[in-house]
Amino acid sequence: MNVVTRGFRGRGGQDPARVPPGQYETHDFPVLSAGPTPRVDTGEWTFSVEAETGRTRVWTWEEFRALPQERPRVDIHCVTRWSKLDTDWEGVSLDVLLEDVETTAEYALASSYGGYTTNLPLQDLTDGQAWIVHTFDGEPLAPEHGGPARLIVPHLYFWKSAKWVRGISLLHQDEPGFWEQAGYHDYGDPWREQRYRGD
Ligand SMILES: Nc1nc2c(c(=O)[nH]1)N[C@H]1C(S)=C(S)[C@@H](COP(=O)(O)O)O[C@H]1N2
Ligand SMILES: [Mo]
Repeated sequence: MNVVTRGFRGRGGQDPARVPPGQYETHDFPVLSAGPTPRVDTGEWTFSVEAETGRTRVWTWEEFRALPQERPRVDIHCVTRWSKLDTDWEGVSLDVLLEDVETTAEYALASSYGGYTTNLPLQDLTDGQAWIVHTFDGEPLAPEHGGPARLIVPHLYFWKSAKWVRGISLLHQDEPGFWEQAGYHDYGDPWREQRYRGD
C-alpha cells in the first residue's frame, strides 16, 4: 500500500497516506486544553492502574522513570483538523504498565489531574499502541502539553491522549469521558473521520 502511495502528494502538497481525510499538516504544536493547566510536582505525582476488581497498582515518579523506556516517533491528529507528523516522545509503553494486571475488562477510562477523562477500548492501549510519555523532542514535557506526563494514543484523535494523566481504570462497561459526553465520537478513528457521535 505504501509502495503505491509513497511520494504522491495530494491537495496542499500533503501525503494522503500520512494525513487523514479532512486534516492539514502543521509544524506548530498547538495547545488545546479544556481548562487551566494543573501544576503537578513530580514529588507528588503517581500513576495508577485500577482493575475492575478494585485491585490497583501505583507507581511513583521514580518507579515510573525506572521502568523500560521507549522512544515512539508517531503522527498525531487533532479533531480540530491539524495533524503533526513524526513527533518524538519518550516514555513507558502501556504494555509494561498493564503487564501484571489481571483483568477481563474490555474498556478503559483515563483520568487526569484537573479532572479530564477520556475512554477507549482496552485493546487500543496494548500491543505497542499507547505510552505514558514524559519527554517531547528530547525535552521534559512542558506543562501546557501535559507534563509531567501524558498518555499518547496516536492512532486515535488526540483528545484521547490525556494530558496530566494520573491513572487508568479498567471497566466492564464503556464509560464516556469529558469530550465523549459532550458529543464527540466514542472511538475517534481519524482515518474514518469519527469526529462526532454518529460519524
Ligand atoms: N487533561 C487533558 N488532556 C487533554 C485535553 C484536555 O483539555 N485536558 N485536551 C485534549 C485535546 S482535545 C487535544 S487535541 C490534545 C492536545 O494536546 P496538546 O495541547 O499537547 O496539543 O490533548 C488532549 N488531552
Ligand atoms: Mo483536540
